Amino acid sequence: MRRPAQILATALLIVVAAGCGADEHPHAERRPMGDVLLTVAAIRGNSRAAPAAEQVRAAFLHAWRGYRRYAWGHDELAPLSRMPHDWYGAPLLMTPVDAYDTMLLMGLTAEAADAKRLILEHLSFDQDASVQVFEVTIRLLGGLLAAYQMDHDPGFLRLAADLGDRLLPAFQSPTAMPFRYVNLRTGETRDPVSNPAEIGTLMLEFGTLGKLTGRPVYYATAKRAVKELFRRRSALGLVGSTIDVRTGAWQDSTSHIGGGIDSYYEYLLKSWLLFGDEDFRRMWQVSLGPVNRYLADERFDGLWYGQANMATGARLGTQFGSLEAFLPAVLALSGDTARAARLMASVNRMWTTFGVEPEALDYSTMTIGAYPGYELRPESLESAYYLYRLTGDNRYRQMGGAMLEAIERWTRSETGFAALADVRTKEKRDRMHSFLLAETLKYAYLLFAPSGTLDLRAVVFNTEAHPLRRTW
Ligand code: DMJ
Repeated sequence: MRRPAQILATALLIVVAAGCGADEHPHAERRPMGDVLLTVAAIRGNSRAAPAAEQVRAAFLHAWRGYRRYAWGHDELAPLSRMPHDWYGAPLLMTPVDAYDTMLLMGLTAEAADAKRLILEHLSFDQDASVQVFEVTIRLLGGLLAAYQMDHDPGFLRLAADLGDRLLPAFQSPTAMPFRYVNLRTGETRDPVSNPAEIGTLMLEFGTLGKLTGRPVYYATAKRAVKELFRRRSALGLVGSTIDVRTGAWQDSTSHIGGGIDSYYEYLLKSWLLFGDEDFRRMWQVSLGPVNRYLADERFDGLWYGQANMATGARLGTQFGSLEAFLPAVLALSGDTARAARLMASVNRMWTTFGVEPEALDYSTMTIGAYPGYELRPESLESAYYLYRLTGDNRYRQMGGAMLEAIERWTRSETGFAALADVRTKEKRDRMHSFLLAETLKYAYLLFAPSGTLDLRAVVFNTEAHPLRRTW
């Protein structure tokens, strides 16, 4: 009997070799949902989508069924011990909320109905829990808003507004930039030393909440935080790694595009695209030049982005990893598909050198950097998806197909998919992040599904891959 990894590999080879001619489904009846075009085939079970998309859907179901069986009502499934894992004292349903819109896109109606019931009947934010504002915003607030826009059940928006209200006290700092943690019940804040990603990746969710509820406070509060961060950029136009939101003083002046900064840049561009707000266009355009000037590095083979001092531009490091792989997607979305393509070639090298991408790679020596693991991250597949959709070049399906094959081969466990502790040994660790279902498998699915499944130009994905659309 062939193992799922082999079946997926075969399906991918067939599809890639055939140039994925099923891109436009000839019989797909299109149904407008606001600006989003979803095929009825996608909603009803996707029976005619490309074989590779079907295999991704099967992989999603495998992960979901593991969660359903062993971790129902909790945040995540620990896929090796088959135990539930909660981030805080009380579960906040990270996996179901993160996974819900993927189910709708994949046409998994029964699973979606099940998840919806759980969320609307059991999710309560009235918890004495100190939560990380960034993570809860991108996963839960983003997930609830996308669920509301796709499903139209007002219960999702009620939950989103309740969560938004409980997160707002985080912004009560002397600089208006948010503390990292806030207690959902008391509003008590903690952890003043934050970073650009955690401060600057709230706008799409708070902005959308403001537009959908008619309460401008959410938009204004998140925007002010971004502007306060932006105006503290260095004379060169770069931001550092950590900043104290009480004083506005940088604590670590290392600039880069990796974890802790990455989605700050992503949201400057996307906030402009989603809201048409010219302030974000200006901030994005002012920021991109310095990133390409001081952080891009072409001294070694290909194009990479490393670390530099935000004040002097001096090179500090040559680390690139799975989180940095978001940049080709953002560059492509901004219109620079040429640079995006060059960086994507490096991302692909990062995957093929080790069989699975490492969390950190030293591109000057092509050796493993600070962390050798793979956390089931989506960014490389996300970039493959954007580049494929924006250029039509089948190379990106080939790259994404090989990544998927590696994920199936090395991370699949009996009850789900497990992160890797080390990409060299492929040793698994007991974690299945909710973004596997929100992002990794969604982008993989969309890479191979008919283009009508979701019109990329009609939505803006938040950084957790929840599609938001402008209805205002
Ligand atoms: C996700 O939560 C988001 O994509 C975030 O922007 C970065 N980290 C994970 C995925 O790697």
